[in-house]
Amino acid sequence: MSTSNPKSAGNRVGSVQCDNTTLHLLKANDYVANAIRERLKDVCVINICSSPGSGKTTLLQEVGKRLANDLKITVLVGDPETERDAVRMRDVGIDALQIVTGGMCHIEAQMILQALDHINTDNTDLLIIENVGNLLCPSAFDLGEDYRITLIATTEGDDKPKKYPRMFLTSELMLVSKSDLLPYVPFSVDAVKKDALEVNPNLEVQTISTLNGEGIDGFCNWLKEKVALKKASALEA
Ligand SMILES: Nc1nc2c(ncn2[C@@H]2O[C@H](COP(=O)(O)OP(=O)(O)OP(=O)(O)O)[C@@H](O)[C@H]2O)c(=O)[nH]1
Ligand SMILES: [Mg+2]
Repeated sequence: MSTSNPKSAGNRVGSVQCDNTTLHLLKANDYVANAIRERLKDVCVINICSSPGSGKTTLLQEVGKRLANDLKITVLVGDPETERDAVRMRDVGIDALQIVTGGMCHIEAQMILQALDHINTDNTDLLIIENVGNLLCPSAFDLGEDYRITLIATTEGDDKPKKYPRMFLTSELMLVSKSDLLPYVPFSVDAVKKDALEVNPNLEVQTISTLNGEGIDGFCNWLKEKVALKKASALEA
């Protein structure tokens, strides 16, 4: 679980940054993120990121349907405008709240903290945050998540991990989405995996298609395992 190394600090070692009265924005964000972690000790929190349109909401709709009998899932979904994605989640029976960022290209931890007052976390095993579609800015903002997942769709080109390394460096899992389109697009799963692992050797990689179902059961099992781990660690504490 990603608690010791703040997402804003990357892999910096050998130095210490002292707190002062003019806290850097990201440092302040890290404090709020840690407060969220303290508050959600037995809720597994996932922050799901990607470029716009990589298939985040479609995947979450399917996962929500498949896990409905196993887990209590709540979704917070961030977009610059509209409530469309939250409506899509509620349409398939999943509790969801839209965070409208007012044009901002990422979710900040304080937005999550505010949203927590409007959802029932006592009745939630798994809180999934769908971040704003963007491979750059969301990477620097820790939202108090236990795991960060980045989707990369086969339609985006397989060169993204080295162009946007921070997102892949700070993620625990990369999902190569829309695998059903592989016969039609110039995209190599091996190439994207090689680049991503060079950026982050600890990154897990799964290939999925929400359209034909490839890898979805495997991803659901991954989520169930992480929820069980979080519950176990809360009991031990
Ligand atoms: N072929 C194919 N299309 C998919 C798949 N998953 C999603 N799509 C399509 O991709 C488009 C974007 O999907 P969304 O789920 O809205 O993507 P998103 O990442 O939530 O988009 P934003 O919230 O705007 O960033 C839609 O037209 C989906 O139907 C898939 O596995 N295969
Ligand atoms: Mg979406």
